[in-house]
Amino acid sequence: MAGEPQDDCLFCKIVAGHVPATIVRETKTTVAFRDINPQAPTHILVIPKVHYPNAAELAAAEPALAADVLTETKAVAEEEKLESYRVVFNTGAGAGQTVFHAHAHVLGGRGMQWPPG
Ligand code: D5M
Repeated sequence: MAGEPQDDCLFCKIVAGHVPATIVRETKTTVAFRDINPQAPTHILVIPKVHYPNAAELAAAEPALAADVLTETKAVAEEEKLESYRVVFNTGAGAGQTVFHAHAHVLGGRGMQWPPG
């Protein structure tokens, strides 16, 4: 159920401390940690602590929490001293989502192309 921890969710396990992660920031409502398979010199994931399967469902159910995630992407970018960066919410398997716990990718430290692949 949305908002409830899911036993089979990798990112819920990271929030609970049951799976290790390199956590760079934590707030009352969010955690930010380094992506295990970085696609840029800086690649950090910002997640809500509670479980929603994707960013759309998070925004629909708890817009203030979605705003917390977005605010944290800015904080991460500032801490990492990124002058420009990309924030990505892959939403749905067809868009490349592989972990079904809402998360923002913060990517920076290299030039980027548009459109993305
Ligand atoms: O992004 C899911 C991302 O999650 C993907 O870039 C790899 C990352 N990932 C997977 N397992 C871990 C662990 N254990 N720590 C840190 N990062 C992880 P998506 O948008 O769903 O494709």
